Amino acid sequence: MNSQPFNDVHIHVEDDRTGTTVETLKRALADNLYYIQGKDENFATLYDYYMALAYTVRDRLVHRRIKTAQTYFNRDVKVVYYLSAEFLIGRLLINNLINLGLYDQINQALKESGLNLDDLLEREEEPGLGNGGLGRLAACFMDSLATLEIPAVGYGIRYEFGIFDQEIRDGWQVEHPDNWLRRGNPWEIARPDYMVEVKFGGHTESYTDAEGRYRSRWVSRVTVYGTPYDTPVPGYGCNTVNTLRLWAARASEDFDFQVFNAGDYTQAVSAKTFAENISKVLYPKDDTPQGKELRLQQQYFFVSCSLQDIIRLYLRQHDTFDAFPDKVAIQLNDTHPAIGVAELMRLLIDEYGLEWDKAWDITRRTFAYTNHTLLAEALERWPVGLFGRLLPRHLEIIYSINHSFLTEIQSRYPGDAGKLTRMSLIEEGEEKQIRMAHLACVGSHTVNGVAALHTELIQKELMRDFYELWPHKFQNKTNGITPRRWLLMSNPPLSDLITEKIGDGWLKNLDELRKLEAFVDDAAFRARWRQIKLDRKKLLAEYLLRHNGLDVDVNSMFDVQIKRIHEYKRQILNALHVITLYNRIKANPSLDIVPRTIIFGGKAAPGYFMAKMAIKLINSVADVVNNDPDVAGRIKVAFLANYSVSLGQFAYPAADLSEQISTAGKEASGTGNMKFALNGALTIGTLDGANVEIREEVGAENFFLFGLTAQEVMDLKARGYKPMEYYNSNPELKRVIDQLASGFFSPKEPSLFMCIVDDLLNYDQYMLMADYQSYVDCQEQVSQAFRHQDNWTRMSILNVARMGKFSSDRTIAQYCREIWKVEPVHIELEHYSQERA
Ligand code: B1H
Repeated sequence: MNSQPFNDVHIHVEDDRTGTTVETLKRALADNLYYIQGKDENFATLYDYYMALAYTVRDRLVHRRIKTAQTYFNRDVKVVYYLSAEFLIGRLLINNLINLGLYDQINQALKESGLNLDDLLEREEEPGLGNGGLGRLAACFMDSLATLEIPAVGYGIRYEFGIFDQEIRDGWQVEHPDNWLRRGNPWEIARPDYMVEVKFGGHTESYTDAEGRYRSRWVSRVTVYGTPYDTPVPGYGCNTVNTLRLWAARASEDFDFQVFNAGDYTQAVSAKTFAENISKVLYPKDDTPQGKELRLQQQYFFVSCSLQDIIRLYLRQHDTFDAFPDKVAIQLNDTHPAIGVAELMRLLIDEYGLEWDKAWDITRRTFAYTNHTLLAEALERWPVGLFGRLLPRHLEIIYSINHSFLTEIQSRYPGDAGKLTRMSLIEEGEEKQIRMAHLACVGSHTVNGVAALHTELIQKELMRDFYELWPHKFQNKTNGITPRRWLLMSNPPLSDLITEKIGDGWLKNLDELRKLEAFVDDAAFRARWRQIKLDRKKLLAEYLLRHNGLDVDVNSMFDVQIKRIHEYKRQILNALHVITLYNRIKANPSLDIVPRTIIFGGKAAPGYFMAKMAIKLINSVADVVNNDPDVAGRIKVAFLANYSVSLGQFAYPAADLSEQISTAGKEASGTGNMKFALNGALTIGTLDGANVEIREEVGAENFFLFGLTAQEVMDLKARGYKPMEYYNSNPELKRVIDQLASGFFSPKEPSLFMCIVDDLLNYDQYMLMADYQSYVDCQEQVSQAFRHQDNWTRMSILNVARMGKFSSDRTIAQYCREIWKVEPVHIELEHYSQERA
């Protein structure tokens, strides 16, 4: 028998699982409907057809995936492992059709079979495995890595329940569980053969090994099993298909039986529950981690699974760890996977017998860490007690790392006790806490921020002592977005127009959008540009009519703020502006005002009181404004429920104005700002995060700037900020606040918004009061600019033309060169036709 089964069997070129002609695809669809869904056309539902189509596409991915894996293995290439607690990948069918170049043939094959592609696309459940920007960034990075032909694996958690579904009931947010796997997931492939064990709890023991060395061993209490589920990630216009490997937690059968046989049924069940709870649900807090034990279990679970998997792969081709940092680059997406520093140390020392110094050298040359936030409350800290109960061996390792680190600091800065306190991995206090950002920094060769201003603030403020010690460690990597999902997929008419004018090179090199500048003086081009925006607005208007029962004027300015609801993002400042406009109309009903439709959308963390109040406020203001005959439809307010990646793809192309109004210094980067601008919306924004660089690129004259700078925010805070002064000296602002206080927008419960009033007048941490006038004045400039539609269109075109920098391809190319030191690997498909549609 042949030592490799099927080694001499070759699948044919136009095989039903790989072929790409319309005829083959029709056969494949029928085949998958019959044999995978077990249906014929008499019983098939639209969902069955969706599944049959998804499997047809998946078959074509599998074959490229295998070829990609073989090539990486044969060449023993360096691989990037991107560790992230969140991957907000969005719907996959359309993405995969486009990246594989199958769209036109599938469209045709379905048409000939009497089916409509758009109907099937709508059947797909969206995997909501992330909260917001951080999770979506990880997904854009996966797309760019594959498109740039970089060997990469994304590692995360296969949450059984993703981000909750949001319903708006009586103006309030109501959460519902997101049971996204209910109907099965055709995109993932389970790999039970790569299952790994993860231990928790127990204690450590010291012992002397065979060579007489003093060692520690972890005697754990519980073992949980991690099963990987692989989702293929195809690059655009190339044969590369990388993998997103998500771990699901399981209790093993034998484990349950052991306890069961010991006679303790309830304990057997509760151990099973412990295990299966780990990957049950995504924590819905964006930007503010809770010190919850389950969250630490999740983090350690997926990090341990991933590191064991990385080591398994590495050891297939190496028998020492000497080359590990030359073959493995691990990126920590924020501190959520930072426990990986201690876990790699544990694996190398305890499981593979390496000496401490050797293991530490390998660890530090392997990891790099991305910081995503400056908000103090968002920095992860774990109470030492909780941590030690769950991960006693890791606590020991962290104490050892800290000991050597502090010794280094002491000799570098003798007598400087402040440094030791500030830099220690352990925060002293009533309850000692582990500072995960410090662990990540000490254990990594590189630390990066996600926009120029953010990186500067990391260096000057957040991690000042670390920057002074290791200036070479710190880099900036301004975020980006994938132009495939955020323009090609989300806005086909605009993509087609762009391609008609400048060719399709922009899809792989977004800088080519610059060529659009040549058409800015072409009146016919501007008319088409404007028409496309109008058509997208009409679609959104239909949606608002259907879902909100709201009839909006498609010629009004679509003024959009969609993102997580958070105080620092200042949705309430936007609401204050709406109320101001309303008051101006009420004072002078014949006022010549530029009509606006102000659209909000976003989820509030279920336990975040102020964010939930913001949603209620927006909906309450909407009730008054939308129904006042004096307004006569000139301003309308809408809240888009259940904001998601798909809804974003639908809404960005319909926006005229993008609201990026965070308090300067608080939004690390923002990526929604990029999605709007790439779809031709103009931005009103502060000098915060990537807004600064967007404005630099598109030109100050094509950007509406307002508000305090980050420096001014800090100075004002230091001088003593008194929000009440703005209230007392600004009659228009005073009126707005008084209305909130008097129950004008909440007649049934007049004191409902007192909490907002109280906060604004007495604390106003995010300085809405200080920025109010500047914001309202800037909005007036926006309105005046919108009156000149033709000039507005010029600005819109210039915004798009100058967005090249914000492709995640650029971001990833910089990570590859400056942090990971990895090279592209071209994938050839020898058996099958490689030409693309
Ligand atoms: C960002 C988070 C975040 N920064 C904790 N930090 C989380 C922190 O579940 N948690 O505990 C979840 C998310 N997310 C965002 O990252 C920034 O606010 C954005 O400004 C930035 O654009 C994005 C991507 O870098």
